[in-house]
Amino acid sequence: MKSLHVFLVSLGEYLKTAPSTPPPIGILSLAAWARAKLSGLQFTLLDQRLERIDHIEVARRIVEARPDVVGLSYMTSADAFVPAMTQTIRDALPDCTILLGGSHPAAVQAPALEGTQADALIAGEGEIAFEMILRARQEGQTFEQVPGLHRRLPDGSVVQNPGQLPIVENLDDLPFVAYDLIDVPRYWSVYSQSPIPPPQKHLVLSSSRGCPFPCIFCHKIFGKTFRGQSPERLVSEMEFLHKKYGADRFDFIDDAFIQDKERVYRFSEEVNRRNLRVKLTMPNGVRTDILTQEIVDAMVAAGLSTCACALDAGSPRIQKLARKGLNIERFLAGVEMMARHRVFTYGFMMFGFPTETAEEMQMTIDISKKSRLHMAFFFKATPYPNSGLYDMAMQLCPERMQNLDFTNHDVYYNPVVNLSAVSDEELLYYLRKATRVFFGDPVRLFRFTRDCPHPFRFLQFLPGAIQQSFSRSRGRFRHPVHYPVGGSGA
Ligand code: B12
Repeated sequence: MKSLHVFLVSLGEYLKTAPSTPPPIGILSLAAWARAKLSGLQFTLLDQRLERIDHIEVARRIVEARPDVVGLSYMTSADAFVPAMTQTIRDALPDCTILLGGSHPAAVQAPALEGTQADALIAGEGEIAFEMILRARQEGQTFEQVPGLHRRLPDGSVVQNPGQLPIVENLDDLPFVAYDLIDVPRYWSVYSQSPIPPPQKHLVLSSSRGCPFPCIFCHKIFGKTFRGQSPERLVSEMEFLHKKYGADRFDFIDDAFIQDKERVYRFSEEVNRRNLRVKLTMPNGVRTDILTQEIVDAMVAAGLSTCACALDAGSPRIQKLARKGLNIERFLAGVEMMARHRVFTYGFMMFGFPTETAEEMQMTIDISKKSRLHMAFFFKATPYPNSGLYDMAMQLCPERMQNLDFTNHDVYYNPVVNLSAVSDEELLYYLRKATRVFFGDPVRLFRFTRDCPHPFRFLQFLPGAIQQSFSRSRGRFRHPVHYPVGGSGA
């Protein structure tokens, strides 16, 4: 078998406004799977965000390493750089196989491959397809046998192979994340995905795939059927990482960690049976309206210390429109259950859904204020390509969807577009007001200081919170909408 040098890159520029830099477990999982199945592979991993380099430097490092295979993993925010990057790689390394994967290729599919020099695109879960591609490359075959793969033919055209991308049905078959391929302690000196300031000894894990809920603003990378690792497999990986690296916190980035309640109870029992004393955080959040007291107790017994709770919108009409359908009373009760255990909770709220009015934004502020959340992030709803929100916006306000620029945007300070029924100015006013009202509550500030994992380190957030509460320079829209307040809207 031919030996291959495989160069995997997590693309995305480091942004001061969105400083989270967790280990890129997507490409770490691909590498772990491939090396367990094939011999003769040598891996190099590059995390653009961690290195804080631009895309030109990324391309230079790839070319310098002269790999046989390059895998680019990216979100829509990095899409603009990919065609030029693949051209640079192709010019320097004509025989290199270039692969695309991650949330943007998964959403956009064939068109994301067409404008580039890449050979194939994996639109979803990648492990098995990646293995098949590497094996084909080792054996000098084409990628014709990989079901569901988008690939380029010798004449440059793009086709999709028949069938569906194969998925790992039983997630216990996944090898442990290949943390040995990265410099773990470097990630401990930067922000993780949980908003806990460094230094920290955390690692990221994903214990399940597939989310059954149809929210229009979210991705569909892993399909709609929930698959979870067994508690035994999961706790073994935590135990291994705890012993090997001394990690004392695990950030679970599952989309639906608590979907299978039985799994949660058994997970908690297993953590305690093995006497594993670590902290857990849920930076992706849990669906707070399906929390029960038993689930919260079990999660706390397993070490839950910090948890995101996505309200998204306080208005029942917007909940329905966004197909989230959150039961707001139960959301408040779920937060309360965690608050009683002094779990540090933070909310995710979004402003600016299509047709959303000022009154509805005020409802989001009111519910956030009423909640027992310790902290909150107020974002702008963003229509990522091929999401339900994108389709809805194209129907309701197509004029605002022309030439959207997602390059290095973030949903906090660098919003892409305002889809709501209010003007840009008014939307930004509500975002400032939300931060002011939420944090201007002395009881909340007391609870924040009492319950937050590192009160003094969290003080670093103070200048940002003040700026977000008052500064008019927060978040200029890239696609300004000019019409009178309360005007035509969407
Ligand atoms: C962790 C995370 C991050 C991390 C970075 C992750 C990383 N290094 O890759 C951080 C915190 C930095 C982050 C930032 C942002 N994120 Co984010 N993030 C996630 C999250 C929660 C998990 C990603 C993950 O690790 N999944 C687990 C691994 C196993 O899956 P995976 O990475 O998808 O990889 C699998 C497949 O995609 C595929 N694959 C992936 N890459 C490749 C490459 C090749 C070659 C192949 C063959 C296959 C392949 O195989 C892998 C294994 O099956 C996802 C939601 C989700 N559940 O996916 C959102 C998500 C990716 N983020 C999203 C967004 C919008 C953002 C932000 C823009 C938000 C913001 N702050 O404004 C920023 C971007 C900032 C920037 N400029 O870069 C969106 C992306 C939508 C889109 N169209 O691209 C997602 C999908 C959330 C959502 N609900 O829609 N994010």
